[in-house]
Amino acid sequence: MTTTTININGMTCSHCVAAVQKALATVPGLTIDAVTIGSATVSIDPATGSLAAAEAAIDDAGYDVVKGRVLNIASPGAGESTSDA
Ligand SMILES: [Cu+2]
Repeated sequence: MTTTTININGMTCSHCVAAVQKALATVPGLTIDAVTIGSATVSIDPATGSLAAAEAAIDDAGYDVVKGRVLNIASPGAGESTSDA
């Protein structure tokens, strides 16, 4: 199992959270850990599921998957973060 947080644009309310949850529930090989406004955390069984399938389901539900690994770690000092965008 690989736990991944997918960042999502276009989610604005609890309805969006429910819609993303519903979309992800249809994806095989995937366990939903948490869905919040702006992100979904899922555990993927590499044998039966894939991140691409999860992202496709979110996309099909009408939301925008933010590609790339976005780490929401706030560094108090700031300024010297490496950008690998
Ligand atoms: Cu909404």
